[in-house]
Amino acid sequence: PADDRTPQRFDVVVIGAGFSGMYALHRLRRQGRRVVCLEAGDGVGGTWYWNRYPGARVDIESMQYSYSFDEALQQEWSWSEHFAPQPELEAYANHVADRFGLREDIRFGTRVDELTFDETADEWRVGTASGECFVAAYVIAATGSLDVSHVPDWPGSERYQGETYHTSRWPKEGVDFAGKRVGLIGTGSTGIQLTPELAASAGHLTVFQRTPNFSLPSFNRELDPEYERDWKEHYAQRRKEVLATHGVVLMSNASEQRSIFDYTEAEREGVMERAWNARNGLEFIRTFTDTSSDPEANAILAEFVRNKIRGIVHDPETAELLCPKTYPIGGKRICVDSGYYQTFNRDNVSLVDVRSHPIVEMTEQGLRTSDAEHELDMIVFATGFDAMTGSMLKMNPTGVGGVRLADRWADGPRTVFGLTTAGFPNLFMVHGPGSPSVLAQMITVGEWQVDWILRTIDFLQENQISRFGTTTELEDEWAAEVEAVAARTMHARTDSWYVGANIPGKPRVLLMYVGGFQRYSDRCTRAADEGYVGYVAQKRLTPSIT
Ligand code: NA7
Repeated sequence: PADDRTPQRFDVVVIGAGFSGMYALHRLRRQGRRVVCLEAGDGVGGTWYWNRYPGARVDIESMQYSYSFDEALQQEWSWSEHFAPQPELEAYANHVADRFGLREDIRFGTRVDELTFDETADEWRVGTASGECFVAAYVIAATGSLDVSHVPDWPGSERYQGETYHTSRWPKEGVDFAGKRVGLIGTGSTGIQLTPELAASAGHLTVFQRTPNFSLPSFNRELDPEYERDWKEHYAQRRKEVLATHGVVLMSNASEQRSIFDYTEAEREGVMERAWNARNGLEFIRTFTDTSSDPEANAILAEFVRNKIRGIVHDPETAELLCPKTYPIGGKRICVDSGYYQTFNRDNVSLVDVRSHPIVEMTEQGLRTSDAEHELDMIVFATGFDAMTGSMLKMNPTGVGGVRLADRWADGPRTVFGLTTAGFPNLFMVHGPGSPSVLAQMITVGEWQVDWILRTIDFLQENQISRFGTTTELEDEWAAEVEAVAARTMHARTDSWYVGANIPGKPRVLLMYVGGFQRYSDRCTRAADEGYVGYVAQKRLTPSIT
Protein backbone atom coordinates (compact mmCIF):
# COMPACT_ATOMS: atom_id res chain seq x y z
CA PRO A 1 0.00 0.00 0.00
CA ALA A 2 1.02 3.61 -0.60
CA ASP A 3 1.22 4.28 3.15
CA ASP A 4 4.33 2.13 3.59
CA ARG A 5 6.41 4.20 1.22
CA THR A 6 8.19 7.45 1.83
CA PRO A 7 5.88 9.98 0.27
CA GLN A 8 7.10 12.64 -2.11
CA ARG A 9 5.28 15.89 -1.31
CA PHE A 10 3.85 18.33 -3.80
CA ASP A 11 1.15 20.97 -3.85
CA VAL A 12 -0.49 19.43 -6.89
CA VAL A 13 -0.18 16.08 -8.63
CA VAL A 14 -1.25 16.19 -12.26
CA ILE A 15 -2.01 12.76 -13.70
CA GLY A 16 -1.43 12.41 -17.43
CA ALA A 17 0.89 14.23 -19.83
CA GLY A 18 -1.57 14.56 -22.69
CA PHE A 19 -2.52 18.00 -23.93
CA SER A 20 -4.53 18.97 -20.83
CA GLY A 21 -2.06 17.56 -18.34
CA MET A 22 0.85 19.35 -20.00
CA TYR A 23 -1.05 22.63 -19.96
CA ALA A 24 -1.95 22.20 -16.28
CA LEU A 25 1.68 21.44 -15.49
CA HIS A 26 2.88 24.46 -17.43
CA ARG A 27 0.52 26.87 -15.68
CA LEU A 28 1.16 25.46 -12.22
CA ARG A 29 4.90 25.78 -12.77
CA ARG A 30 4.45 29.39 -13.84
CA GLN A 31 2.48 30.02 -10.65
CA GLY A 32 5.37 28.64 -8.63
CA ARG A 33 3.40 25.71 -7.26
CA ARG A 34 5.24 22.52 -6.39
CA VAL A 35 3.85 20.23 -9.03
CA VAL A 36 4.64 16.86 -10.54
CA CYS A 37 3.02 15.22 -13.55
CA LEU A 38 2.73 11.43 -13.53
CA GLU A 39 2.48 9.78 -16.93
CA ALA A 40 2.01 6.07 -17.63
CA GLY A 41 3.58 6.24 -21.08
CA ASP A 42 7.19 6.90 -21.97
CA GLY A 43 6.36 10.09 -23.82
CA VAL A 44 3.99 13.05 -23.92
CA GLY A 45 0.85 13.41 -26.03
CA GLY A 46 -1.67 11.14 -24.30
CA THR A 47 -4.17 9.97 -26.92
CA TRP A 48 -1.66 10.94 -29.60
CA TYR A 49 1.09 9.02 -27.88
CA TRP A 50 -0.87 5.76 -27.56
CA ASN A 51 -2.95 5.68 -30.75
CA ARG A 52 -0.11 5.35 -33.24
CA TYR A 53 -1.81 2.95 -35.68
CA PRO A 54 -1.36 3.78 -39.38
CA GLY A 55 -3.91 6.32 -40.54
CA ALA A 56 -4.52 7.83 -37.09
CA ARG A 57 -5.44 11.43 -37.66
CA VAL A 58 -7.41 14.17 -35.94
CA ASP A 59 -10.86 14.91 -37.37
CA ILE A 60 -10.86 18.62 -36.49
CA GLU A 61 -8.72 20.92 -38.59
CA SER A 62 -5.32 21.44 -37.06
CA MET A 63 -5.34 25.23 -37.18
CA GLN A 64 -8.04 24.89 -34.52
CA TYR A 65 -7.00 21.62 -32.84
CA SER A 66 -3.97 23.10 -31.09
CA TYR A 67 -3.04 25.07 -27.99
CA SER A 68 -4.23 28.65 -27.73
CA PHE A 69 -2.48 29.68 -24.52
CA ASP A 70 0.69 31.04 -26.04
CA GLU A 71 0.69 33.42 -28.99
CA ALA A 72 4.33 32.76 -29.89
CA LEU A 73 3.71 29.01 -29.91
CA GLN A 74 0.74 29.23 -32.22
CA GLN A 75 2.61 31.58 -34.54
CA GLU A 76 5.76 29.50 -34.79
CA TRP A 77 4.25 26.02 -35.18
CA SER A 78 3.31 24.95 -38.67
CA TRP A 79 1.07 22.01 -39.59
CA SER A 80 1.78 20.22 -42.82
CA GLU A 81 -1.74 18.96 -43.43
CA HIS A 82 -5.24 20.26 -42.88
CA PHE A 83 -5.98 17.35 -40.51
CA ALA A 84 -2.72 16.44 -38.79
CA PRO A 85 -1.66 12.80 -38.69
CA GLN A 86 -0.69 11.19 -35.39
CA PRO A 87 3.11 11.50 -35.85
CA GLU A 88 2.76 15.25 -36.30
CA LEU A 89 0.47 15.62 -33.29
CA GLU A 90 2.96 13.65 -31.21
CA ALA A 91 5.79 15.83 -32.53
CA TYR A 92 3.78 18.92 -31.56
CA ALA A 93 3.28 17.58 -28.03
CA ASN A 94 7.03 16.97 -27.81
CA HIS A 95 7.77 20.44 -29.13
CA VAL A 96 5.57 21.97 -26.44
CA ALA A 97 7.15 19.83 -23.72
CA ASP A 98 10.64 20.96 -24.80
CA ARG A 99 9.76 24.56 -25.46
CA PHE A 100 8.32 25.05 -21.98
CA GLY A 101 10.79 22.75 -20.22
CA LEU A 102 8.03 20.48 -18.98
CA ARG A 103 9.92 17.21 -19.08
CA GLU A 104 11.84 17.88 -15.88
CA ASP A 105 8.56 17.70 -13.92
CA ILE A 106 7.05 14.72 -15.72
CA ARG A 107 7.66 11.22 -14.37
CA PHE A 108 7.30 8.89 -17.33
CA GLY A 109 6.47 5.20 -17.08
CA THR A 110 4.56 6.01 -13.90
CA ARG A 111 1.08 4.55 -13.77
CA VAL A 112 -1.17 5.64 -10.92
CA ASP A 113 -3.04 2.71 -9.43
CA GLU A 114 -4.07 4.12 -6.07
CA LEU A 115 -5.69 7.43 -5.11
CA THR A 116 -6.66 7.73 -1.47
CA PHE A 117 -7.96 10.81 0.33
CA ASP A 118 -6.41 11.26 3.76
CA GLU A 119 -9.13 12.87 5.86
CA THR A 120 -6.81 13.66 8.74
CA ALA A 121 -4.66 15.92 6.57
CA ASP A 122 -7.05 16.84 3.72
CA GLU A 123 -4.64 15.58 1.12
CA TRP A 124 -4.37 12.88 -1.49
CA ARG A 125 -2.03 9.92 -1.40
CA VAL A 126 -1.17 8.86 -4.91
CA GLY A 127 0.34 5.40 -5.32
CA THR A 128 1.94 4.13 -8.50
CA ALA A 129 2.37 0.70 -10.03
CA SER A 130 6.14 1.14 -9.76
CA GLY A 131 5.83 1.47 -6.00
CA GLU A 132 6.14 5.22 -5.46
CA CYS A 133 3.91 7.36 -3.28
CA PHE A 134 3.12 11.03 -3.80
CA VAL A 135 1.19 13.29 -1.45
CA ALA A 136 -0.51 16.52 -2.48
CA ALA A 137 -3.34 18.80 -1.45
CA TYR A 138 -4.82 18.62 -4.94
CA VAL A 139 -4.98 16.09 -7.71
CA ILE A 140 -5.81 17.00 -11.30
CA ALA A 141 -6.77 13.88 -13.23
CA ALA A 142 -6.05 14.67 -16.86
CA THR A 143 -6.36 11.00 -17.70
CA GLY A 144 -8.29 11.22 -20.95
CA SER A 145 -11.70 10.12 -22.11
CA LEU A 146 -10.56 7.22 -24.28
CA ASP A 147 -7.68 5.56 -22.50
CA VAL A 148 -8.71 2.15 -21.21
CA SER A 149 -8.90 -0.10 -24.25
CA HIS A 150 -11.71 -2.58 -24.69
CA VAL A 151 -11.01 -6.07 -26.03
CA PRO A 152 -14.00 -8.39 -26.24
CA ASP A 153 -13.72 -11.38 -23.98
CA TRP A 154 -14.03 -14.24 -26.46
CA PRO A 155 -13.16 -17.75 -25.42
CA GLY A 156 -9.98 -19.18 -26.92
CA SER A 157 -7.92 -15.98 -27.04
CA GLU A 158 -4.98 -17.80 -25.42
CA ARG A 159 -5.04 -20.44 -28.16
CA TYR A 160 -4.64 -18.05 -31.08
CA GLN A 161 -1.14 -18.40 -32.60
CA GLY A 162 -1.07 -15.27 -34.76
CA GLU A 163 -0.22 -11.65 -33.91
CA THR A 164 -2.75 -9.46 -32.08
CA TYR A 165 -2.82 -5.70 -31.60
CA HIS A 166 -5.20 -3.18 -30.11
CA THR A 167 -5.04 0.08 -32.02
CA SER A 168 -4.55 2.13 -28.85
CA ARG A 169 -1.51 0.13 -27.75
CA TRP A 170 0.20 0.07 -31.11
CA PRO A 171 3.92 -0.85 -31.04
CA LYS A 172 6.31 2.05 -31.59
CA GLU A 173 8.38 0.04 -34.04
CA GLY A 174 5.31 -0.43 -36.26
CA VAL A 175 3.70 -3.58 -37.62
CA ASP A 176 4.36 -5.34 -40.90
CA PHE A 177 1.16 -6.45 -42.67
CA ALA A 178 2.78 -7.23 -46.00
CA GLY A 179 1.28 -10.30 -47.60
CA LYS A 180 -0.50 -11.32 -44.39
CA ARG A 181 -4.10 -12.37 -43.85
CA VAL A 182 -5.23 -9.59 -41.54
CA GLY A 183 -8.51 -9.46 -39.63
CA LEU A 184 -9.73 -6.07 -38.43
CA ILE A 185 -12.46 -6.04 -35.80
CA GLY A 186 -14.37 -2.81 -35.35
CA THR A 187 -15.58 -0.11 -37.69
CA GLY A 188 -15.64 2.98 -35.48
CA SER A 189 -13.50 6.04 -36.28
CA THR A 190 -10.39 3.96 -35.64
CA GLY A 191 -11.28 0.99 -37.84
CA ILE A 192 -12.40 3.37 -40.57
CA GLN A 193 -9.06 5.22 -40.51
CA LEU A 194 -7.04 2.02 -40.42
CA THR A 195 -8.87 0.04 -43.13
CA PRO A 196 -7.32 1.71 -46.23
CA GLU A 197 -3.84 1.53 -44.66
CA LEU A 198 -4.13 -2.19 -43.93
CA ALA A 199 -5.61 -2.94 -47.35
CA ALA A 200 -2.68 -1.24 -49.07
CA SER A 201 -0.18 -3.86 -47.93
CA ALA A 202 -2.01 -6.85 -46.45
CA GLY A 203 -2.29 -10.01 -48.52
CA HIS A 204 -5.94 -10.07 -47.61
CA LEU A 205 -7.91 -7.86 -45.24
CA THR A 206 -11.12 -9.09 -43.64
CA VAL A 207 -13.11 -6.36 -41.90
CA PHE A 208 -15.43 -7.72 -39.21
CA GLN A 209 -18.28 -5.26 -38.88
CA ARG A 210 -20.99 -5.34 -36.25
CA THR A 211 -22.49 -1.89 -36.78
CA PRO A 212 -21.72 0.26 -39.83
CA ASN A 213 -20.92 3.90 -39.19
CA PHE A 214 -21.66 7.08 -41.10
CA SER A 215 -18.41 8.36 -42.54
CA LEU A 216 -17.62 11.41 -44.64
CA PRO A 217 -14.63 12.04 -46.87
CA SER A 218 -12.10 14.22 -45.06
CA PHE A 219 -10.64 15.71 -48.24
CA ASN A 220 -7.46 15.95 -46.24
CA ARG A 221 -4.80 17.93 -48.05
CA GLU A 222 -1.60 19.84 -47.55
CA LEU A 223 -2.18 22.94 -45.53
CA ASP A 224 -2.67 25.92 -47.79
CA PRO A 225 -0.06 28.58 -46.80
CA GLU A 226 -2.56 31.35 -47.46
CA TYR A 227 -5.13 29.68 -45.17
CA GLU A 228 -2.46 29.25 -42.51
CA ARG A 229 -1.39 32.89 -42.80
CA ASP A 230 -4.97 34.06 -42.48
CA TRP A 231 -5.51 31.94 -39.36
CA LYS A 232 -2.29 33.11 -37.77
CA GLU A 233 -3.16 36.71 -38.44
CA HIS A 234 -6.52 36.30 -36.72
CA TYR A 235 -5.63 33.72 -34.10
CA ALA A 236 -6.22 35.93 -31.06
CA GLN A 237 -9.69 36.91 -32.14
CA ARG A 238 -10.73 33.48 -33.45
CA ARG A 239 -9.63 31.69 -30.31
CA LYS A 240 -12.05 33.97 -28.46
CA GLU A 241 -14.86 33.49 -30.96
CA VAL A 242 -14.53 29.75 -30.78
CA LEU A 243 -15.50 29.77 -27.10
CA ALA A 244 -18.91 31.12 -28.08
CA THR A 245 -19.69 28.15 -30.32
CA HIS A 246 -21.49 24.90 -29.55
CA GLY A 247 -18.59 22.55 -30.24
CA VAL A 248 -15.64 24.93 -29.83
CA VAL A 249 -15.03 24.81 -33.56
CA LEU A 250 -15.47 27.64 -36.06
CA MET A 251 -17.39 26.45 -39.08
CA SER A 252 -16.57 27.59 -42.60
CA ASN A 253 -20.11 27.77 -43.95
CA ALA A 254 -23.31 29.24 -42.64
CA SER A 255 -24.61 26.05 -41.08
CA GLU A 256 -27.63 25.64 -38.84
CA GLN A 257 -29.60 28.32 -40.57
CA ARG A 258 -32.74 26.59 -41.74
CA SER A 259 -34.89 23.49 -41.42
CA ILE A 260 -34.38 20.75 -44.00
CA PHE A 261 -38.08 21.15 -44.84
CA ASP A 262 -37.57 24.78 -45.86
CA TYR A 263 -36.08 23.50 -49.10
CA THR A 264 -37.63 21.72 -52.04
CA GLU A 265 -36.32 18.23 -52.62
CA ALA A 266 -34.03 19.42 -55.41
CA GLU A 267 -32.69 22.37 -53.41
CA ARG A 268 -32.10 20.13 -50.44
CA GLU A 269 -29.99 17.71 -52.53
CA GLY A 270 -27.85 20.66 -53.60
CA VAL A 271 -27.39 21.87 -50.04
CA MET A 272 -26.44 18.37 -48.86
CA GLU A 273 -24.05 17.91 -51.77
CA ARG A 274 -22.26 21.15 -50.86
CA ALA A 275 -22.16 20.12 -47.21
CA TRP A 276 -20.75 16.70 -48.16
CA ASN A 277 -17.94 18.58 -49.85
CA ALA A 278 -17.50 21.04 -46.97
CA ARG A 279 -14.56 18.97 -45.74
CA ASN A 280 -15.76 18.68 -42.19
CA GLY A 281 -17.97 15.99 -40.66
CA LEU A 282 -19.03 18.34 -37.89
CA GLU A 283 -20.25 20.88 -40.40
CA PHE A 284 -22.15 18.29 -42.38
CA ILE A 285 -24.14 17.26 -39.36
CA ARG A 286 -25.03 20.88 -38.65
CA THR A 287 -26.21 21.72 -42.15
CA PHE A 288 -29.84 22.01 -41.03
CA THR A 289 -31.44 23.11 -37.79
CA ASP A 290 -33.60 20.05 -37.27
CA THR A 291 -31.73 16.90 -38.30
CA SER A 292 -30.37 16.40 -34.78
CA SER A 293 -33.78 16.58 -33.17
CA ASP A 294 -36.47 15.60 -35.70
CA PRO A 295 -36.33 11.93 -36.75
CA GLU A 296 -37.97 12.66 -40.10
CA ALA A 297 -35.42 15.34 -40.93
CA ASN A 298 -32.65 13.05 -39.72
CA ALA A 299 -33.84 10.23 -41.99
CA ILE A 300 -33.46 12.43 -45.08
CA LEU A 301 -29.87 13.32 -44.24
CA ALA A 302 -29.06 9.69 -43.41
CA GLU A 303 -30.48 8.47 -46.72
CA PHE A 304 -28.33 11.02 -48.57
CA VAL A 305 -25.20 9.47 -47.00
CA ARG A 306 -26.40 5.93 -47.69
CA ASN A 307 -26.84 6.86 -51.34
CA LYS A 308 -23.28 8.17 -51.38
CA ILE A 309 -22.08 4.80 -50.05
CA ARG A 310 -24.14 2.96 -52.67
CA GLY A 311 -22.55 5.17 -55.31
CA ILE A 312 -18.99 4.42 -54.18
CA VAL A 313 -19.07 0.69 -53.38
CA HIS A 314 -19.42 -1.47 -56.52
CA ASP A 315 -20.77 -4.67 -55.00
CA PRO A 316 -24.41 -3.93 -54.05
CA GLU A 317 -24.47 -6.46 -51.21
CA THR A 318 -21.31 -5.01 -49.62
CA ALA A 319 -22.66 -1.50 -50.14
CA GLU A 320 -25.91 -2.35 -48.35
CA LEU A 321 -23.98 -3.91 -45.47
CA LEU A 322 -21.92 -0.73 -45.13
CA CYS A 323 -25.06 1.43 -44.93
CA PRO A 324 -25.96 2.36 -41.35
CA LYS A 325 -29.66 1.75 -40.84
CA THR A 326 -30.13 1.08 -37.17
CA TYR A 327 -29.49 4.49 -35.65
CA PRO A 328 -29.87 8.16 -36.57
CA ILE A 329 -27.05 9.99 -38.27
CA GLY A 330 -25.19 12.05 -35.67
CA GLY A 331 -26.31 9.76 -32.84
CA LYS A 332 -22.69 8.63 -32.76
CA ARG A 333 -19.77 10.81 -33.62
CA ILE A 334 -19.61 11.06 -37.37
CA CYS A 335 -16.41 9.60 -38.85
CA VAL A 336 -14.24 11.19 -41.47
CA ASP A 337 -12.13 9.04 -43.73
CA SER A 338 -9.56 8.91 -46.47
CA GLY A 339 -11.01 6.42 -48.94
CA TYR A 340 -12.75 4.04 -46.54
CA TYR A 341 -15.68 2.98 -48.71
CA GLN A 342 -13.48 2.81 -51.84
CA THR A 343 -11.31 0.23 -50.08
CA PHE A 344 -14.12 -2.31 -50.35
CA ASN A 345 -13.73 -2.23 -54.14
CA ARG A 346 -10.30 -3.85 -53.81
CA ASP A 347 -9.88 -7.54 -54.57
CA ASN A 348 -7.93 -8.19 -51.37
CA VAL A 349 -10.63 -6.83 -49.03
CA SER A 350 -13.77 -8.51 -47.74
CA LEU A 351 -16.46 -7.46 -45.29
CA VAL A 352 -17.93 -9.89 -42.78
CA ASP A 353 -21.16 -9.03 -41.01
CA VAL A 354 -20.80 -10.08 -37.38
CA ARG A 355 -24.18 -8.64 -36.47
CA SER A 356 -26.00 -11.53 -38.15
CA HIS A 357 -23.22 -14.05 -37.41
CA PRO A 358 -21.30 -12.95 -34.29
CA ILE A 359 -17.75 -13.92 -33.47
CA VAL A 360 -18.06 -16.81 -31.03
CA GLU A 361 -14.45 -17.70 -30.31
CA MET A 362 -10.82 -17.34 -31.21
CA THR A 363 -9.13 -20.47 -32.49
CA GLU A 364 -5.52 -21.47 -33.06
CA GLN A 365 -5.81 -20.27 -36.64
CA GLY A 366 -8.05 -17.25 -36.32
CA LEU A 367 -11.69 -16.54 -35.52
CA ARG A 368 -14.87 -18.52 -35.63
CA THR A 369 -18.14 -16.74 -36.34
CA SER A 370 -21.43 -18.53 -35.83
CA ASP A 371 -21.41 -19.56 -39.49
CA ALA A 372 -17.75 -19.79 -40.60
CA GLU A 373 -14.04 -20.19 -39.77
CA HIS A 374 -11.69 -17.34 -40.63
CA GLU A 375 -7.98 -18.12 -40.83
CA LEU A 376 -5.89 -15.06 -40.01
CA ASP A 377 -2.18 -14.33 -39.51
CA MET A 378 -2.98 -11.20 -37.54
CA ILE A 379 -5.98 -9.81 -35.66
CA VAL A 380 -6.26 -6.08 -35.09
CA PHE A 381 -8.70 -4.94 -32.44
CA ALA A 382 -10.21 -1.54 -33.18
CA THR A 383 -12.81 -2.33 -30.57
CA GLY A 384 -12.83 0.94 -28.69
CA PHE A 385 -12.57 1.97 -25.08
CA ASP A 386 -14.16 1.88 -21.68
CA ALA A 387 -14.78 5.55 -22.33
CA MET A 388 -15.17 8.53 -20.00
CA THR A 389 -15.12 6.61 -16.72
CA GLY A 390 -12.55 3.87 -17.36
CA SER A 391 -9.42 5.90 -16.78
CA MET A 392 -10.68 7.39 -13.50
CA LEU A 393 -11.87 4.07 -12.09
CA LYS A 394 -8.65 2.31 -13.07
CA MET A 395 -6.81 4.48 -10.52
CA ASN A 396 -9.00 3.07 -7.71
CA PRO A 397 -9.96 6.37 -6.09
CA THR A 398 -11.10 6.16 -2.48
CA GLY A 399 -12.67 9.26 -0.98
CA VAL A 400 -14.15 10.51 2.29
CA GLY A 401 -15.27 7.69 4.60
CA GLY A 402 -13.34 5.12 2.60
CA VAL A 403 -15.94 5.22 -0.17
CA ARG A 404 -14.66 3.82 -3.45
CA LEU A 405 -15.42 5.74 -6.63
CA ALA A 406 -16.28 2.43 -8.29
CA ASP A 407 -19.12 2.03 -5.79
CA ARG A 408 -20.25 5.65 -5.97
CA TRP A 409 -20.42 5.39 -9.77
CA ALA A 410 -21.84 1.85 -9.88
CA ASP A 411 -25.04 3.11 -11.53
CA GLY A 412 -23.21 5.64 -13.69
CA PRO A 413 -20.86 8.55 -13.01
CA ARG A 414 -22.04 11.48 -10.90
CA THR A 415 -20.29 14.80 -11.31
CA VAL A 416 -20.78 18.50 -11.42
CA PHE A 417 -19.64 19.85 -14.80
CA GLY A 418 -17.48 16.73 -15.22
CA LEU A 419 -14.97 18.56 -13.01
CA THR A 420 -15.67 17.32 -9.49
CA THR A 421 -17.50 14.44 -7.84
CA ALA A 422 -19.00 14.38 -4.33
CA GLY A 423 -17.02 12.68 -1.60
CA PHE A 424 -13.73 13.13 -3.45
CA PRO A 425 -12.62 16.57 -2.33
CA ASN A 426 -9.69 18.43 -3.90
CA LEU A 427 -9.81 16.02 -6.84
CA PHE A 428 -10.43 17.65 -10.20
CA MET A 429 -11.07 15.94 -13.51
CA VAL A 430 -10.38 17.33 -16.95
CA HIS A 431 -12.81 16.08 -19.64
CA GLY A 432 -14.62 14.11 -16.94
CA PRO A 433 -18.01 12.45 -17.46
CA GLY A 434 -20.75 15.06 -17.68
CA SER A 435 -18.59 17.57 -19.50
CA PRO A 436 -19.02 18.41 -23.19
CA SER A 437 -15.41 17.67 -24.05
CA VAL A 438 -15.66 14.71 -26.42
CA LEU A 439 -18.28 16.54 -28.45
CA ALA A 440 -16.02 19.53 -28.80
CA GLN A 441 -12.50 20.54 -29.70
CA MET A 442 -10.74 18.93 -26.79
CA ILE A 443 -7.48 20.87 -26.61
CA THR A 444 -9.28 24.18 -26.14
CA VAL A 445 -11.87 22.70 -23.77
CA GLY A 446 -9.00 21.16 -21.81
CA GLU A 447 -7.27 24.54 -21.50
CA TRP A 448 -10.55 26.09 -20.43
CA GLN A 449 -11.25 23.46 -17.79
CA VAL A 450 -7.70 23.64 -16.46
CA ASP A 451 -8.11 27.42 -16.15
CA TRP A 452 -11.33 26.86 -14.17
CA ILE A 453 -9.61 24.35 -11.90
CA LEU A 454 -6.61 26.62 -11.26
CA ARG A 455 -8.90 29.55 -10.57
CA THR A 456 -10.66 27.34 -8.04
CA ILE A 457 -7.39 26.31 -6.40
CA ASP A 458 -6.42 30.00 -6.14
CA PHE A 459 -9.75 30.67 -4.45
CA LEU A 460 -9.16 27.85 -1.98
CA GLN A 461 -5.72 29.15 -1.16
CA GLU A 462 -6.91 32.72 -0.70
CA ASN A 463 -9.67 31.57 1.61
CA GLN A 464 -7.63 28.93 3.44
CA ILE A 465 -10.08 26.23 2.49
CA SER A 466 -8.41 22.88 2.86
CA ARG A 467 -11.27 20.62 1.80
CA PHE A 468 -13.29 21.52 -1.25
CA GLY A 469 -15.76 19.46 -3.15
CA THR A 470 -19.17 19.14 -4.58
CA THR A 471 -22.31 17.68 -3.03
CA THR A 472 -24.88 15.15 -4.16
CA GLU A 473 -27.43 17.99 -4.37
CA LEU A 474 -25.29 19.86 -6.89
CA GLU A 475 -24.73 16.59 -8.73
CA ASP A 476 -28.49 16.08 -8.95
CA GLU A 477 -28.90 19.56 -10.39
CA TRP A 478 -26.20 18.94 -12.98
CA ALA A 479 -27.62 15.50 -13.83
CA ALA A 480 -31.02 17.10 -14.43
CA GLU A 481 -29.44 19.64 -16.78
CA VAL A 482 -27.47 16.91 -18.61
CA GLU A 483 -30.66 14.92 -19.03
CA ALA A 484 -32.81 17.86 -20.07
CA VAL A 485 -30.54 18.85 -22.95
CA ALA A 486 -29.99 15.21 -23.97
CA ALA A 487 -33.71 14.63 -24.37
CA ARG A 488 -33.70 16.87 -27.44
CA THR A 489 -30.93 14.98 -29.23
CA MET A 490 -30.25 11.63 -30.89
CA HIS A 491 -27.32 10.66 -28.67
CA ALA A 492 -29.24 9.13 -25.78
CA ARG A 493 -31.20 6.92 -28.17
CA THR A 494 -28.17 5.44 -29.96
CA ASP A 495 -26.03 2.55 -28.73
CA SER A 496 -22.42 3.73 -28.54
CA TRP A 497 -19.64 4.48 -26.09
CA TYR A 498 -21.42 7.81 -25.48
CA VAL A 499 -23.90 5.85 -23.36
CA GLY A 500 -21.58 3.03 -22.26
CA ALA A 501 -23.38 0.55 -24.54
CA ASN A 502 -20.09 -0.82 -25.93
CA ILE A 503 -18.95 -2.33 -22.64
CA PRO A 504 -20.89 -5.38 -21.40
CA GLY A 505 -22.44 -4.63 -18.00
CA LYS A 506 -21.69 -0.90 -18.02
CA PRO A 507 -24.71 1.14 -16.87
CA ARG A 508 -26.45 2.90 -19.71
CA VAL A 509 -26.07 6.60 -18.99
CA LEU A 510 -25.30 9.43 -21.38
CA LEU A 511 -21.71 10.22 -20.39
CA MET A 512 -21.36 13.71 -21.78
CA TYR A 513 -23.08 17.08 -21.78
CA VAL A 514 -24.71 17.77 -25.12
CA GLY A 515 -26.00 21.27 -24.35
CA GLY A 516 -23.08 22.99 -26.03
CA PHE A 517 -19.91 24.53 -24.72
CA GLN A 518 -21.26 28.05 -24.30
CA ARG A 519 -24.11 26.99 -22.04
CA TYR A 520 -21.65 24.74 -20.19
CA SER A 521 -18.97 27.34 -19.70
CA ASP A 522 -21.50 29.97 -18.61
CA ARG A 523 -22.62 27.68 -15.80
CA CYS A 524 -19.10 26.79 -14.69
CA THR A 525 -18.07 30.45 -14.72
CA ARG A 526 -21.16 31.48 -12.78
CA ALA A 527 -20.43 28.87 -10.09
CA ALA A 528 -16.94 30.33 -9.65
CA ASP A 529 -18.09 33.98 -9.86
CA GLU A 530 -20.68 33.37 -7.17
CA GLY A 531 -18.11 31.84 -4.83
CA TYR A 532 -19.00 28.15 -5.30
CA VAL A 533 -22.39 28.29 -3.59
CA GLY A 534 -23.45 24.87 -2.33
CA TYR A 535 -19.98 23.33 -2.51
CA VAL A 536 -18.27 21.80 0.51
CA ALA A 537 -15.61 24.25 1.65
CA GLN A 538 -14.00 23.53 5.00
CA LYS A 539 -11.21 25.45 6.64
CA ARG A 540 -8.36 24.14 8.71
CA LEU A 541 -6.05 26.10 10.93
CA THR A 542 -2.98 25.55 8.75
CA PRO A 543 -3.34 25.82 5.03
CA SER A 544 -2.03 22.69 3.39
CA ILE A 545 0.07 24.43 0.77
CA THR A 546 2.12 27.54 1.08
P1 NA7 B 1 -15.63 2.82 -31.17
O1 NA7 B 1 -16.22 3.97 -31.87
O2 NA7 B 1 -16.17 2.43 -29.85
O3 NA7 B 1 -15.71 1.58 -32.16
C1 NA7 B 1 -15.46 0.27 -31.74
C2 NA7 B 1 -15.83 -0.69 -32.82
O4 NA7 B 1 -15.59 -2.02 -32.36
C3 NA7 B 1 -17.31 -0.63 -33.18
O5 NA7 B 1 -17.44 -0.80 -34.57
C4 NA7 B 1 -17.88 -1.81 -32.41
O6 NA7 B 1 -19.07 -2.31 -32.94
C5 NA7 B 1 -16.76 -2.79 -32.54
N1 NA7 B 1 -16.85 -3.84 -31.53
C6 NA7 B 1 -16.71 -3.71 -30.19
N2 NA7 B 1 -16.92 -4.89 -29.58
C7 NA7 B 1 -17.20 -5.78 -30.56
C8 NA7 B 1 -17.52 -7.15 -30.56
N3 NA7 B 1 -17.62 -7.84 -29.43
N4 NA7 B 1 -17.77 -7.74 -31.76
C9 NA7 B 1 -17.68 -7.04 -32.90
N5 NA7 B 1 -17.39 -5.74 -32.96
C10 NA7 B 1 -17.15 -5.10 -31.80
O7 NA7 B 1 -14.05 3.03 -30.96
P2 NA7 B 1 -13.01 3.78 -31.92
O8 NA7 B 1 -11.66 3.51 -31.37
O9 NA7 B 1 -13.27 3.46 -33.33
O10 NA7 B 1 -13.36 5.30 -31.78
C11 NA7 B 1 -13.44 5.92 -30.51
C12 NA7 B 1 -13.46 7.41 -30.65
O11 NA7 B 1 -12.15 7.88 -30.98
C13 NA7 B 1 -14.30 7.99 -31.74
O12 NA7 B 1 -15.66 8.06 -31.43
C14 NA7 B 1 -13.69 9.36 -31.97
O13 NA7 B 1 -14.20 10.28 -31.04
C15 NA7 B 1 -12.25 9.11 -31.70
P3 NA7 B 1 -20.50 -1.72 -32.38
O14 NA7 B 1 -20.61 -0.36 -32.98
O15 NA7 B 1 -20.38 -1.68 -30.87
O16 NA7 B 1 -21.50 -2.67 -32.85
